[in-house]
Amino acid sequence: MERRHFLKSAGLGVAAGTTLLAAPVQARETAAPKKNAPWLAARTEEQIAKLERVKVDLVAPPMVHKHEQKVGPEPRVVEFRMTISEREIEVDRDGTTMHAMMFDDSMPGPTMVVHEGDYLELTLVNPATNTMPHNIDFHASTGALGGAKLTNVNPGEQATLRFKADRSGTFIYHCAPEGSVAWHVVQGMHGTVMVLPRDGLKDSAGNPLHYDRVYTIGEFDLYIPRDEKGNFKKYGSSAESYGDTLEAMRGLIPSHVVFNGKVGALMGDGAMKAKVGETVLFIHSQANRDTRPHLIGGHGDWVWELGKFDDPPAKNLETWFIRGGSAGVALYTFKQPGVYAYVNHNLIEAMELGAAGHVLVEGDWNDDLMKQVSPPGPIKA
Ligand SMILES: [Cu+2]
Repeated sequence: MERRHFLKSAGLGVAAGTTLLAAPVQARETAAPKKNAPWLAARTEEQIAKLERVKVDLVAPPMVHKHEQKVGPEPRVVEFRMTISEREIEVDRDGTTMHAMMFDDSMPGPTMVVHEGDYLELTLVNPATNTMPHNIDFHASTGALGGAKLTNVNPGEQATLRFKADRSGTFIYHCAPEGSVAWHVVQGMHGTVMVLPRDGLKDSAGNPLHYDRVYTIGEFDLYIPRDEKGNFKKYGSSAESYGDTLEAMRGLIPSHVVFNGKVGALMGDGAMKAKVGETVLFIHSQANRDTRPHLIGGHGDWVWELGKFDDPPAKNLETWFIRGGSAGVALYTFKQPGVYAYVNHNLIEAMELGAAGHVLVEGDWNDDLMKQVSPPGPIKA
């Protein structure tokens, strides 16, 4: 009832229901509970209380907290804590500002890693210094609008939510306060949960895959209002910016498209790093709008563009696709040194609006893979 009411108030109710009913019935693999997966068994509160508890300190993106890739079959309760901040940030090199809302003071919020069957337990803190109520909707969870119904916190309050991470993959989380969901999301409130299979990642033939480093990239489409002269407007507060921002959002044309909160955030001192021979996992989340990541000079060796590890990964991709409202993953083993660009390959969004970062790779050049046979020079007869 509650969900129906919610959808109806968002103007989505009838269309969504009709589509579901009209879906053709076809023979296919079901998403039924997995066999031979005791970690997914239903547990009573007493049984959950006996599970091992692990407390994890989150780290700021693009880094991801330390974690194991493979673990034993016994699930754990993994505790996280995030604090919400509201503050003005610079979003480009010209000093354009926005009143951001953030989980743990970063865009995206920190990435949380657990394993399939674990219970994720988050304490969400909304300090009294903030002005707005917030909450969290986990796409990895089941029920209560993703947890949003159970985590509404006013300034000065906190709440703790536990959910069973019973599907592997990368899933976004985001704030979703009734009446202003889109605004809180585009102002910065999204991040990723990665639920790893307990026996690690596998390629499409079932062989184990391992990564040496992981980076998390959150892409944000921003809608900064302009004045009559076309200059970006500056506001004294979040509330003051709301009306104009909503109008800009309704135009569906972002003023900026940025990785990790600002044009150039993943360049220079903020660039990602790797070495030749290292395998890097790139997590890419976009809570609101589609994007198409590409590594210039590289590939996606193994890509879960839908982000769900029960699916076999695609291989050798040039460009992959992250649907607005999801997170996907690409694995790449670097073979050449140099500066790589990691971009949204709508190149206008990358080069003009900001959706680009760098990966600095050390190591020896491989002439077999590429060689400059003769450098640029005058045309010869
Ligand atoms: Cu919020």
